Amino acid sequence: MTGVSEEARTSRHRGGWRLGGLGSLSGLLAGCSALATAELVSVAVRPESSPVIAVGGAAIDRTPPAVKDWAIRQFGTDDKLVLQLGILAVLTLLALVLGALAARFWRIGSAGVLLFGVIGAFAATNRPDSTSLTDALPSVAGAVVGAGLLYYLVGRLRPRPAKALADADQASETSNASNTSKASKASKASKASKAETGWDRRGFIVAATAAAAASAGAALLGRSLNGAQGQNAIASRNQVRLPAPASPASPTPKGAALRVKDVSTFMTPHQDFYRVDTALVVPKVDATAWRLRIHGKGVTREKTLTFADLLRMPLIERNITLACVSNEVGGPYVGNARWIGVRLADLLTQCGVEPPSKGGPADQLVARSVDGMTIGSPVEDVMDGRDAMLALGMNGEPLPFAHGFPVRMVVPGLYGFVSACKWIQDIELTTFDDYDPYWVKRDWARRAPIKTQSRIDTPKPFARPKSGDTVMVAGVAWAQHRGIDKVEVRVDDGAWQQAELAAEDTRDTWRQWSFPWKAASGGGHTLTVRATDRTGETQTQKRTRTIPDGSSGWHSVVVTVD
Ligand SMILES: Nc1nc2c(c(=O)[nH]1)N[C@H]1C(S)=C(S)[C@@H](COP(=O)(O)O)O[C@H]1N2
Ligand SMILES: [Mo]
Repeated sequence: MTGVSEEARTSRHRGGWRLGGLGSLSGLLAGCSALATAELVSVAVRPESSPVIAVGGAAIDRTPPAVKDWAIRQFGTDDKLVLQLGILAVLTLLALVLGALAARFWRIGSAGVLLFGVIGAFAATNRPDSTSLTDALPSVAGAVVGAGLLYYLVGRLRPRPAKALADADQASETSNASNTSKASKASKASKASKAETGWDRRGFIVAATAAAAASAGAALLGRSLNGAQGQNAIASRNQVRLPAPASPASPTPKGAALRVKDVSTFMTPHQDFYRVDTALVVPKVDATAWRLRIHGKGVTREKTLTFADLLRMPLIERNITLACVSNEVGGPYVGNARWIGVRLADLLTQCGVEPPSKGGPADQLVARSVDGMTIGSPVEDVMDGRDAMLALGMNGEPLPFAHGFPVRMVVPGLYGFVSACKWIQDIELTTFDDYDPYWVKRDWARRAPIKTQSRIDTPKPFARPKSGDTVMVAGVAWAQHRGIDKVEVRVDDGAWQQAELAAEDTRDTWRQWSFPWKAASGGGHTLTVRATDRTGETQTQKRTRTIPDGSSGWHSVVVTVD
């Protein structure tokens, strides 16, 4: 082995790293340009057709319930952001690998990018809210641009002369195996360095820089145009004037809100109201173009209503506490708001619908949203006299977009996933035998009345009260449509002691409670709460998972007395 051939080998080795590294960079640029192009094209189609959104949506629909539950637990309402970042991280990794591969096998890289285009296009056109093949356009356009760019960039990395030089180098290496003259050393070194610079460095740098700049520009432009979309919807929301309700909410008793620090406020403001849905892009619906169709089994007078039609009907206003079935014991997915809307039972009666108890043929009402969500509620519950409504307003305003503008359903006493369809556009009367809505297809229950629950809001876990202090233990309890009659607190394994209940607003709202606890003995203490509803049933100790019909069990908080 001579010093010269060592040198040549090192330089070829370095060439391999260069090829791989620049290949990966090319892959990354191709990926960025593909996504940026897709984002820009999605402005012309619709924001939901962009591949990351479409693939993300498809992933949400296919995520096993246990994983979804875990994600909600880990990331809460940020779960969607985490999902999108996850998709981008996976794409980045694949782009790097694909680029490195493409540097050696020129065409494989571009074929790979095209394959991603096909996946994106397939996801976009198969979303439940996709009505047109044009949803494939962003993915296709992105893939073509990305593949083209990768092909071009990688082409700059592998110029012909480099190969010819390498061959020559190899030939001289064998013939000069025993010859280590100075001249041949010099000539080989110069050949090796020519091979190094033989690729089209200038072309690569120019193209890469241009691609990076163009991608950044297109992505920013696409993002901001997509963000500005829905101007009509925003304008239509600004124009809504909610009329005074024909049936106002009964005045909330003064004592419904306890004066205890750190208890959830009795009414939950918009910004604190939990949000749970599958929409990666919040639907922005133009109320002036919106229609609601009511049809199906036993509907003798089918109706298609406009938003203005609903505003002209007598409106009811009610305080109703909404809860999510994915809420863990002690969890945050429950909120209380003042809703205004049309009584659903009246509307159904106008359409000729009879509840099953009066011989009606439909026992399930399936609500469909503009984003393809389907939510099934028992017709009997909706028509049994409770204040089930098509809500148009929340806390004195038109519904926020995230909470279902222009119209959503609210049914007291049922978990949101079987009652509270946001962005509703269709109501079909059918049967539980004939149709399984979205969540039921994913192993959640067909019927899900809210379980009696209570939560300790204060003290927080691991609080350190002083020995001798009186600690206000307080929180909320809910059993919508049955009402809360009693809340009890237990310290460690002591006896259950009755907490003070705030005044009841209605049986459809939660109730605050408080219990002053004299923290005498030092060390760790477990505070536990349980509620009893008006049917006399006490909240069960039995812990269950959220799936299929809601978690159960007692909420405990451990504190340390100093
Ligand atoms: N269109 C649509 N409506 C939906 C959902 C959804 O994913 N899509 N989620 C439901 C669930 S599971 C709950 S708990 C409530 C939550 O309503 P909020 O986000 O206004 O609190 O909306 C319901 N309505
Ligand atoms: Mo939910």
